[in-house]
Formats: sequence, structure tokens, C-alpha cells
Amino acid sequence: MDIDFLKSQLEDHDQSQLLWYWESLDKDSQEKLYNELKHLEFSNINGYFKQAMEDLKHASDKIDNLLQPLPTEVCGSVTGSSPEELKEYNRIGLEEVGNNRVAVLLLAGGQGTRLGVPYPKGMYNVGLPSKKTLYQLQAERLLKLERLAKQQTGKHCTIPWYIMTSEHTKQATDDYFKQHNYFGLEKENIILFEQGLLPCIGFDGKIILANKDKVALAPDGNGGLYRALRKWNILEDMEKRGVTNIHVYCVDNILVKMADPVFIGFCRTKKAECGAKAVEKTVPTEAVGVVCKVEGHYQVVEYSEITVETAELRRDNGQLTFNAGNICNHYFTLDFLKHVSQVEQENQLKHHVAKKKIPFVGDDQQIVKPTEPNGIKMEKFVFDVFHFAKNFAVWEVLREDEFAPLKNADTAAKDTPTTCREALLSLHHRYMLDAGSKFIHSDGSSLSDIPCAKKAKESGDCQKSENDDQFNKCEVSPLVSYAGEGLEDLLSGKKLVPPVQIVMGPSDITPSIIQNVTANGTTN
Ligand code: UD2
Repeated sequence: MDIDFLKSQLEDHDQSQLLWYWESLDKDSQEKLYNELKHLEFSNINGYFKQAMEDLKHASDKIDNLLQPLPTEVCGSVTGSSPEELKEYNRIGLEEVGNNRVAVLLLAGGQGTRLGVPYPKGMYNVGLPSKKTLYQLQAERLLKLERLAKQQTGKHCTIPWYIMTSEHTKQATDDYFKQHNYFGLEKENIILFEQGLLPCIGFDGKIILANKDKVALAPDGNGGLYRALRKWNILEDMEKRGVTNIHVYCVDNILVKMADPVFIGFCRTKKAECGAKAVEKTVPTEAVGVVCKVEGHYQVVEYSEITVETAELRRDNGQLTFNAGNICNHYFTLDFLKHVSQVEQENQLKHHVAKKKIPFVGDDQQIVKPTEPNGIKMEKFVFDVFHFAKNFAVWEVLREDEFAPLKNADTAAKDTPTTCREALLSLHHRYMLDAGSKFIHSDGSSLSDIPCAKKAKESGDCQKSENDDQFNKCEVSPLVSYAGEGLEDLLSGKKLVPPVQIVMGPSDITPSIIQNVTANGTTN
């Protein structure tokens, strides 16, 4: 340890407070702190801070005048495409998957503070009848898609799964996959890598100590991806495997269509190097970013960056002018990722600044949990590279089919374990109806295909038994069906007593129906 050199470096950058407790630390703690500090690039960090404080001054500025709607030729949608077009996109996507040209890349380095669990979000079980976690659902969707692609191309294929973790999630994610034997995927096709961290900084520009021997560090945002790709040579690994299309997504959407062949087929048809999936914004004030153009470049603009008047603008057909709600599902070609991950491009991505309550060591050397924001966190955003795209594509999907994120604990009204569970079960209920099954009560009388609305239940306008929460408990294993396909043989004309689970087994290729399962897993 060259502590004198470190001291002089800290003095030069006005960060000497980081060694205030040095003398009171034992040898191990000194070494720990020293190792942390020696990796920090103080000159850059001070520069980021200066820029961040400048940006904060303009945080309430609006950019309405710079905003342009998306050109229609880059847009497509599930509802605006014919069944033949959808089939063709799907075929193209499956062809890419079947030829080992598709990878998925999961952004899973977030701390999940809003959900409030001490483990990575992907390990969360929202209470489905199968008790599957987000990670298990995702793994099984990949397995199924590989099989579907094989059916089309006749070739055995692999979809490598790259998972970006952070200091907070890496070990637990690694252990979790090991414990579950990679959910049937090959170990070498699940590639974990770690994103970087940035220190949290007080409003006075001083880096905050979380503990006497620990700097307050936070992941550098999901746009830390590009630096991490460089650091861990991930793009070289993709190239070696022959991957040319990458589906990037965030961990918390329970309905995510892994490596969605339709999305990939659409982006390829558009010859896009970069693409985004979107859902139509429900109301002008919905707090989601919108995909649009700003001064000629593609961008995601936060709701707070535009005025309500602009958010409320409508086209002749009544749709919102800026209606493409970002759902953090992106398509990139490998060439595009190589370009934007170069230092020159990556350095142009600005840090977004958030004021936060950051715990720190107080004068009495105890940890203080502030009640008001006392500093900032700086993050890059994954979609800021849209700026570099010349050929872009936006694919609008149906919210009820593809977007139900897990952000908050059940105490919140939106984006909770309950809303996620209901979204998935309701989608699977529709899959089963579309495949030709009917739902009945255990006495044989028929159940309505449409679940009772909450109001109707409260007013007693629904038959009692249809109020039963079991009504909607229909779950289809992703190993049986990726997106509702292939269920007819099993379900057509079948009368089923919910709750129903469609599972894979007894053999690896034969699905079966489990009906009327009680909460403890037994069949009535
Ligand atoms: C994200 C999108 C937002 C909208 C919304 C939909 C960004 C920046 N914002 O908002 O526009 O589409 O999702 O659900 O994409 N993550 C990391 N490292 C980090 C921080 C986050 O990997 O340092 C991951 C995180 O684990 C998650 C994803 O990025 O999988 C999105 O992060 P979030 O949930 O914090 O983003 P949110 O909900 O603010």
C-alpha cells in the first residue's frame, strides 16, 4: 500500500475526507478501503460531478420545441400488421435464432430499492401457482424458443444469455443459477459480467463514505453496459459465437418475450441497427419515457422533460403524438454495439443525475440515515445510444401481452407482485381460451370467459363462484408454449376446472394438464 501517494492524490482532488478515519481502522479495513480508493479515477469523478451540478440547474427546463414525432416508416405494430406479416417476421426471427445468430442480454445490475428485497429481482417469486421466479420463467422461454427454432430450421441452436450484474447482484445471481442447475440451460451459455460503480457525492462535491472503511458506491446505471461490454470483452465472445442480433431487456418484466422472433424479424426487415419495443401510453401523464426524435436524433425523453401540453398533443386519429412508451426492450446489431461501446462514443453519453438520501458516517462515527437528499447518484441510460442510430425501428406491442414490470412492493398500487401475477395469469387464461378450451365449475356448470370486473364483484352482479380468485389462475409452462402457440392439440374442446396448470411432463416433450389444484399443490 502506497498510502502517501494516495494521500497526495486525494489532496490534489480535494477528497481528503476519505481518509479521515484511516488511523482508527485495523489493518484489514485499511487494506479494504485502500483497494477501493485506488480504483477511483478522481479527476473524472470530479468532472462528472461538475457537469452533473450544471445539469441539475437545468433539470426543470423543457425541450418541447426540439421534439419530433417518430417517422412513420420506422414504426410498426402488432395491431397494424396482418397475420401474414406477423408470421413472416416470426419466421425471419426464428431463422436467425436457428442459425445461432441471436443472443439475449439482461440488464440486472440494479439495486431494486423500490421492491425492497435483499436479493436480486430476478430471483423474485410473485406467487404464481408454479412458484417460478422471474429467472426461471426467462430461462424456460429461452429453452422453448431454441426448440421452436430447431423445428423450423432442423438445426440444434443456442441462444447465449449474457447477464450484466453489479457488485450488489453478481454473487447471489451466480449462486442462484448454480443451485438450480441453470434451469436446464448449458452453463457455458449463461455469461455473467459485472458493471461498474460510481461513488455517491455530497452536494459539496465530496465523495461520501458509507462506512469508515467503505465508499458509498452505486452502479453506474444500465447505460454502464457499454463500458462493461468493453471491459469484459463480451462483444468478442458474441462474435466468436457468430451472434449478430442482440435482444437487450430489463429483468423485471414478467411477460418479457425472450429473443422475441417477431421483434427481431421486424427489425431485420427494417434493416435497423437499433430498435425499441414500445407500448402505447395509456394517458398523457403516464410517467414513462417516450421514444421520439430530438433535433433529428432518436431518443427516449422522460415525461418530466416535456410540458403537459406537449404530452397531450394528439394526431388526427386521436392517438397521442408522443405515445411510444419505452419498455426497456431493445434490439441491437453486433456492429452497432461495437460502434457505440468504443470509448469515443461511450464518453459522449451523459450521466443522468438523481438527488438521493445517502447514508453516511457522522461526526460520532455512527452511520446516519438522512431524511432529506444529501447528495447525488450518477447513472448512464442504456437507451442513450439511440442517438447514434441511423437506421432505427420501433415495434409497438400490446401491453397486456408483453409488459408487466415488477417495480414496487405490494403496498403500492402499480407494478407490484400482485399486478405482475395477475397479468401473467390473465394472459395464460387467454392462451387457453384461444386454444379452444372452456372453463367450468366443479359441478360442471360453465364459467364466463370474461372475469368479473372488481366493481361488478363488489355490487354482487357476478355469480358468487365467479368471484372466486381461482377463476383466473391458469398458468402455462413456458416449456410447453412460448407465446400461446401449440396448445390446440392438448386443449381444444377440453372443459377445465380452474385453477389449471399446463406443465411439461411426464416426458420432456409431452405436456399435460393439472386441474383444480389447491393452494398446497394437491388436486381436488
Ligand atoms: C426503465 C427505463 C424506463 C422504462 C421502464 C420500463 C431506463 C433507464 N429506464 O425505468 O424508460 O422503460 O424501465 O420498465 O432504462 N439496471 C442495471 N444497472 C443499473 C441500473 C439499472 O442493470 O445501474 C437494470 C435494472 O436491473 C433493470 C433495468 O436496468 O433490469 C431498468 O432499471 P430500473 O428498473 O431502475 O429502471 P426504471 O424502472 O426506472
